[in-house]
Parts: sequence; structure tokens; C-alpha cells
Amino acid sequence: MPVLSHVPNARRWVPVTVVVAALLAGCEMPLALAPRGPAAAEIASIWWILFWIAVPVSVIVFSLLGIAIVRARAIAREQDEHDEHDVRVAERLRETGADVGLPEASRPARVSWLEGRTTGFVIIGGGVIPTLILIFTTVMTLQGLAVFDTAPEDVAYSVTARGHMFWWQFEYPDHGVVTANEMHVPVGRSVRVELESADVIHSFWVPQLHGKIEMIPGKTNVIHIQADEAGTYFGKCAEFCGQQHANMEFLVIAQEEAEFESWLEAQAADAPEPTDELAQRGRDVFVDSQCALCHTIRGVNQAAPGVAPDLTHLATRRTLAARTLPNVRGNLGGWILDPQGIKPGSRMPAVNLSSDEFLALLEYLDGLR
Ligand code: HEC
Ligand SMILES: [Cu+2]
Repeated sequence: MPVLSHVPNARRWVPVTVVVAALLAGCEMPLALAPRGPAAAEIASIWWILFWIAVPVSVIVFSLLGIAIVRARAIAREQDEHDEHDVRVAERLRETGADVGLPEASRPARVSWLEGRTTGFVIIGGGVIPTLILIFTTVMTLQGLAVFDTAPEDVAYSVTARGHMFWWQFEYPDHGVVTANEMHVPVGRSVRVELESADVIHSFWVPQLHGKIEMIPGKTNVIHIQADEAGTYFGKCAEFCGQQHANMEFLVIAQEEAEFESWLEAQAADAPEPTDELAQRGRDVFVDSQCALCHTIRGVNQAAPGVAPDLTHLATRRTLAARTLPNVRGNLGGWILDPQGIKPGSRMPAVNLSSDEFLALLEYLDGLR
């Protein structure tokens, strides 16, 4: 290892390097830097400008720091050599018996080019330049943040997003649609999103579509999002809101407008009538159990509003419990039996059901398309 032999304790760094390299290999581009909509694109461009300012600033500052450390050591070394020299001279003088006293300590010859210029350097490098950079970045950031207030003229749809501990309700008031944890939008159209909270402060964040925005109890914040490409976008609560904050996620599904329209129409309909006997029994179990106190299935019951996710078209959703589980029958059954085991602290209790009731209920809910 000819190169490493110049580095002190080189071998000790090998495992560190291997671990860091392995971790870095797992890095992906953060979603916020892969924008798929105009608001997110604006925010990403601010990020890149800040990044490209930070790179030369860091290189310059750390280089100066490095130079200062190296030079300080060299100067200290020279000073030591001079001191030794002075001591030797003094000893010689004493030996010869001449009483001439100690010579003046001599200064190292090395004089920094900065000497005499330090004041100007500090004022310009440490004051003027950073101030100009900070003014520029502040103005640029404030201008960019206007994306939070811009209302495009051609707003196509309006959604009310309501944060709950620890799930999301999405309502399309003009279309009679209420759903949970999955918001659909048409591609290329501007959608007005009104943000509210049912309990504590949450924050609505879909990194590829928009910046974070708080959901505050008693207040309505408004943003406009637009997805430029069809696809499934990840969303997350970005404000710590309690025990299950980490499992408070959602999906934004951007579809071609015709597809989106038919989704709206299907979601606006009442729940489908169960056809087979088991599912019919399941519906009765639902209505007669505690489930119906919290959950609404339109066309079947009306629970207290805003307590729990609307289950009318549960089986059309991709995930359960705010993206805690993929929505497949096994997970649905597991969730109903033991919500506290899966999502401790969530606001759904386990409900006492016989195994017959449970199987019928599962059959019914799994058919709510
Ligand atoms: C005390 C009110 C309450 C009762 C009773 C209740 N739930 Fe829930 N349920 C909730 C809440 C709150 C959530 C959201 C939990 C979360 O994601 O944090 C939920 C979530 C769910 C979900 C996931 C919905 C989604 O879209 O992710 C299903 C399915 C569900 N409950 C079914 C049931 C069934 C079936 C029963 C009866 C056996 C039941 N619940 C009883 C409050 C309740
Ligand atoms: Cu939250």
C-alpha cells in the first residue's frame, strides 16, 4: 500500500471507508430533487442554487482552515528551533565566562504575506462577501417561496385534505367523494388543496409535487399542486404529531383526466351491494358492531363524521392504515384483529368478534370496490 503508507494509521481507516462507501452506495436522489410538478420544480431549483453556492464557499473556507493549521505548525516548529538556538548561544556565553547577558530572543524569519493585510482580508472575506451571498440567497428564496401563494387561474378541481392522528382524509366536496390515505389528481391540471387538521398540527408533504405545508387546527391553508406526469407519488406527515407520526403516510395518484373522472364517479357512488351470503352477513356484522360507530360505509351507515377513515370503497385503495400495510386480504384481517399490535397508539381499538363474524366481515370489506 504505497499510497496509504503516507497516511498515519492508514489501516485503521479501511473498515470505516468500506462502511461509508457501502452506505453511500444506498443513497438515492431525494424525492424533493426529482420534481414532477411546477411548485416542486421551483423549490428544487432553489436547492440547487444554494448547493452550488455552498460548494465553492466550503472549498474555500476549508482550504483556508487547512492552510492555517499547516502554517501554524510550521511556525511553531521554527520558533522551537530558534529557542533551542538561543539556549545554545546562552550556554556558550556562560562557558566562556563573558558576562554579556542573554541575547534578545530572535523571531522566526517566516512572515506571513497576510501580515499587515489581515484587517482588510477579514472585513471583505468574512463580512462583505458573506453578506452579499446571504442577501442574494434570501431574496431568491423568498421569491421562490411565492409558489405557496400562487393560485393559477385554471384551477380544475378542489380537494380538502384533513390530517388526523394518524391518517388522512381526502374529500372532493364538489363531487360527493370522501376517501382516506389516497388522493387522486388529474395529470397536468392544477388542483386546489385545502389543508385542515382534526386534532394537532400535521404537515402535508408530497416532495415531488410541492413543499411542506402545515395543517393547523382551526385554520385552513391552501396550496395548488399539479402533477406533470402520471404516476404514484409518496406523501408524508412532516410535523411530529404523536406516537404513530412515522406511519402517517399517503399516496397521490396522478391519472389522465378521463381516468380520474371515472375514479371520481366510482368513488361518489354508494358501496356495492354484497352478492354472496357470507358478505351479506359481513355487512350485518359491520352494522351491528362497534365498527359502525366510527366508520362510515355510504349507503349502509352514517358514523360520527371525521372519526375514522370512510370505508365505502376500501378495496380500491392500495394501502391500509396510512400506508402501514399493503391492502391485501391477509393484512386487512390482521389489521382488524390487532390494530394496536400493527400500529400501537393508533386510534382504532381491537373489536371483539367471533371467528365466524370475523370471516364474514372480512369477506364483505374485501369486496368494497
Ligand atoms: C373507535 C373508533 C374505531 C372503531 C370502533 C373501529 N375503527 Fe377502524 N379505524 C379507526 C381509525 C381511527 C383508523 C385509522 C387508523 C390509522 O391509520 O392510524 C381506522 C382504520 C381502519 C381501517 C383502515 C382504513 C384505511 O383506509 O386505511 C380499516 C379497514 C378499519 N379501520 C376497519 C375497522 C373494522 C372492520 C372495525 C370493526 C371491527 C373497526 N375498524 C373499528 C377507528 C375505529
Ligand atoms: Cu402527523
